[in-house]
Amino acid sequence: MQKRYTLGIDSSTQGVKACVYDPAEDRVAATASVNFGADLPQYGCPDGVLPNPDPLVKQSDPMMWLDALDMLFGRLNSAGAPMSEIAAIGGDGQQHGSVYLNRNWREILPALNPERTLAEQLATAFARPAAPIWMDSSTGNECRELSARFGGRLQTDTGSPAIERFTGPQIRRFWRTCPEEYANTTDIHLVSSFLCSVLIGGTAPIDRGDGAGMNLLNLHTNVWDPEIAEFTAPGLIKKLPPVRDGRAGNLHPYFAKYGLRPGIPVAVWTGDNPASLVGCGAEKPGCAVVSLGTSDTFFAAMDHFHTDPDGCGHVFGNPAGGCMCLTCFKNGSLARDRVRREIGVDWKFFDETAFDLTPPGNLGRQALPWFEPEITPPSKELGIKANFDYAAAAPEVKIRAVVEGQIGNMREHTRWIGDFSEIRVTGGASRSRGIREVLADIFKAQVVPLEVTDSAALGGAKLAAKELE
Ligand code: XUL
Repeated sequence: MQKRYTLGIDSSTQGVKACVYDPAEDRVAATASVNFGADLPQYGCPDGVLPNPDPLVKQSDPMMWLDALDMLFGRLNSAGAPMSEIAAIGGDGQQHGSVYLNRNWREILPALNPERTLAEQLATAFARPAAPIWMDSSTGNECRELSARFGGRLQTDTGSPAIERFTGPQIRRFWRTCPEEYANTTDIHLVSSFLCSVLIGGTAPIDRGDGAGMNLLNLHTNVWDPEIAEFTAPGLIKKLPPVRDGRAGNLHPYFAKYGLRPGIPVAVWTGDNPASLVGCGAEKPGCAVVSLGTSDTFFAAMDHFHTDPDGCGHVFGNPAGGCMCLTCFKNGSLARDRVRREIGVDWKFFDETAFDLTPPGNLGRQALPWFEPEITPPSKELGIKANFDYAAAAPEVKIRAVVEGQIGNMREHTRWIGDFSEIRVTGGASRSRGIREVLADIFKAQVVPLEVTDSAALGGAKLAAKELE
């Protein structure tokens, strides 16, 4: 019998990854990746973020995401992945980021020509050249206005209070600061629905998982909340794609140049965290997942809808049905890496040795490395916040203080979700024995490292497999 693979694509903050998956054997058959900083240096986006003099503004270049997509397919094909046996495609994007398109978008998409690149062809389709991403915290005013207008209804209906990085406040700020460009915008997409649209050569829907990260989707009715959308920016609903799960459409013939079969089903893309939930096999309530990446996130499937009384955590749609909760800590791996470099040690020392040299609890010494404005709890104070003389401490004490500080903060801000006896840990930093031990100590849970490092891309591939059932 002919093999049927599925492909999952994860468009994350620092790069894109592909995972070719064999659903019959539950096995990853091939992978490929593109790193924005290393592979596309011409965009000047190291770590996936455009330099900006305002530390609160974090944007990326959507043209770079298109070039990365072409490059990813090219790499997968030249690495010998079974392109012609791929029977469905799914994917996900970093959450909350938004792309603003003009009237050219809908005309160019169906007519994509394989002789030219995606970026070349879509260059004239952007109503706004930059895409605000999840790291942005410049929308404090807009959040205050939304909260003043809607109060607690924002959280009980959309799953979160007004949040700076969420798409609604970002759109409101764009409308306020650039009214003409907003008027020229015909379509606003999330990173996920933008790239999914490119694959199908038409408008792709937004799913409940990613849509819930916008402060615009009513999780009780599963459609855009007309009142909230109109207050966010006039005429907004007309610029948003529909909300729907399942199949987005069929693969555009453009992608045949990479050996893919045109017309195969493309599943609606979701956000990276909902995709990871599926990729980690945690889509049914029971265990929690801690993903240690650019941001650290804690998420789990929920058995009933309830929200964080402190307003830091969120409720999103679970791609497998029902809801999931998520709490995001912006200062994750990049902060740990900066601490490590400043101390001047290698990863082996950071991940293991430091924890052999210090006792659990670190004699009460804790530190929080906030080099970017933090989300949980919200704080714009930058630097290392320690309850001891951090500068004078030994390297191993600093390292345990930082890791116990981060995980202790995670525990405090996830109590509203409940207790978990099992935590699955994923993402690059899950390789650290020290971090895993601290997670087990602080959460009093069994910590299970997952072998899969690209759980979001795998989740996309697993969601695509549903299109074959
Ligand atoms: C979640 C969040 C991040 C992004 C990027 O709310 O902001 O986890 O999805 O990974």
